[in-house]
Amino acid sequence: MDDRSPISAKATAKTTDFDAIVVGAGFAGMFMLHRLRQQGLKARVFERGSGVGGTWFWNRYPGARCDTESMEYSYQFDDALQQEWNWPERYSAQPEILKYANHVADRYDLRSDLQFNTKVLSATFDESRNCWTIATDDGKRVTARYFIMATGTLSIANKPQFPGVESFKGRVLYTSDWPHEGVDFTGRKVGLIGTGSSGIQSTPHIAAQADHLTVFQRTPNFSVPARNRPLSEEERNTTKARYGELRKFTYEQPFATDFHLNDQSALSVSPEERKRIYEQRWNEHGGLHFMAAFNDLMFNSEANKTVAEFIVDKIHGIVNDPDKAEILAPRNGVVGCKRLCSDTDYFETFNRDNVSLVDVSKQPIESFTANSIKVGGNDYPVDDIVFATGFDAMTGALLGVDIKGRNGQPLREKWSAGPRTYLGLQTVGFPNLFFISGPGSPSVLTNMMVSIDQHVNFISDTIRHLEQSGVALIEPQQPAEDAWVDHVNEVADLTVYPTCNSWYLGSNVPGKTRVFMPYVGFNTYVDKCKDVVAKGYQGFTLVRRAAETA
Ligand code: NA7
Repeated sequence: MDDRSPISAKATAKTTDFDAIVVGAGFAGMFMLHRLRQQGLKARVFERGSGVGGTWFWNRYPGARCDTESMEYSYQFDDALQQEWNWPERYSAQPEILKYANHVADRYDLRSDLQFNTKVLSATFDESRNCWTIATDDGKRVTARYFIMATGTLSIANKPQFPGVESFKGRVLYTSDWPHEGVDFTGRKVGLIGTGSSGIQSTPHIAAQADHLTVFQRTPNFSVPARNRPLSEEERNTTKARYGELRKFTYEQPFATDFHLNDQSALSVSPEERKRIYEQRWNEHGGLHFMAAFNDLMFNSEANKTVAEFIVDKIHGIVNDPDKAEILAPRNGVVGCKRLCSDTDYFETFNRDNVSLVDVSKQPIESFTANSIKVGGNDYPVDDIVFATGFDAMTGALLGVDIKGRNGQPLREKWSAGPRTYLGLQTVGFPNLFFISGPGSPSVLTNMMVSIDQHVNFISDTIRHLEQSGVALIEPQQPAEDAWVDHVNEVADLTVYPTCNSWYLGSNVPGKTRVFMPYVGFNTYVDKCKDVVAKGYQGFTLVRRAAETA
């Protein structure tokens, strides 16, 4: 604790409506509520959706599936929960994950403190009372001492504007906000825009049902077969028996997951041996595990070129039409620079007679008409348009709320040139505001469930410490925040991540500042957080409670 600080909180509200307000009832918000309740604190969670699950509540498009293995993509805070839950597949489909989220909400009796269909509009720090005032779209205002944004990293859709879209007469669908009743594409001509994870996962499913599917691709993407399969009871039991060991191991990994890393450089073996290892990874592991074929694929451009060539060859081997294959193959791409996709029969789908591919990299989509999409002077007839155009990632949801800190400073203004945080957890000028999986933390570069576990535990342990030591406010110090932002960038520069345009950099959203947002290296991050606490919350200012007002 920074006891050197002469500042003391002049007045702290004795009675706020709540001890803590949490925004978002996804996996982060639900666990945060559970931890706050365990401390005897009064908390409420506001959620704009009508149910729990966060990203898994909204992203119900056909084929939506997690790219982290089910047995790892689950909570670890209660061994009874992880022993009793049975994941049916190696990678869970969206409905199964949503079922799990609902099970957790019921099992821990969370619903009484979850307020659905409520959007948080603004949050203002009241310096005279040291508390936050939170306004919601039902016209109400509440006060709380702690304000916690558990709004997720992929929650606000990126909706590019195309000329003429308002004149289109068919259905307009977003993968990120899919109708709950499902969509029947039988007999329909469908246009799909976007070939990130959502487009790549939904393409085979839409193609199997629609009369015709036209995929509009701006940037070819790398994708590796997921090798999804049912999990046997024996497999589940084997993992359950060693859950403690597995969870400990993943906490010590840079990506917070067990990728079965081959700890060799791709450049240290012969081309034949390299190909053998890639083949084995492609066939036996698949998915994100593929990138653990060697230890330097994300750190060395020359090593990365070897894996890029391998995948390009695979695409040409799968897709029968060489012209289509050439459009689909990311010739000069860097694998993993945009998040690697994990698919089931994506490239194979382009061998179907009812699927066509339009390259919009050189000639962008010109306009929409009542029943077509125009590119390069050609009209592509469509009855339905599916936008799989991604998200305003990492900061979209945080800046979607009008948050004002000390001196009425808007967070949007403070972050106008990109997000600035200390440890991705807090930002200077906004006391007692916490971000779960915020920019500057490992978040999206990890198994999110592990990152959420670590952040929620850090925040709840911090709040306990504040409560027990008579501290009213916690806020980062400017030099600590500046040094952390520099460090996040320095580490990113050691990797291939900054070498392309991706949502990690915000460069997928027109006008968004290009800054690398997540922190690379979960294990080093965990050590840093422990060290910060061991040194008395080094880099934070903790302001003692001096007087209390009603
Ligand atoms: P992504 O990965 O951001 O993909 C969005 C796709 O939409 C991508 O192919 C974009 O092309 C494309 N896009 C965006 N704007 C346009 C316009 N104006 N014209 C044509 N194409 C466009 O989002 P996803 O939802 O697929 O996946 C997000 C994450 O969710 C994923 O990484 C997993 O972690 C889960 P671009 O590449 O920008 O040229």
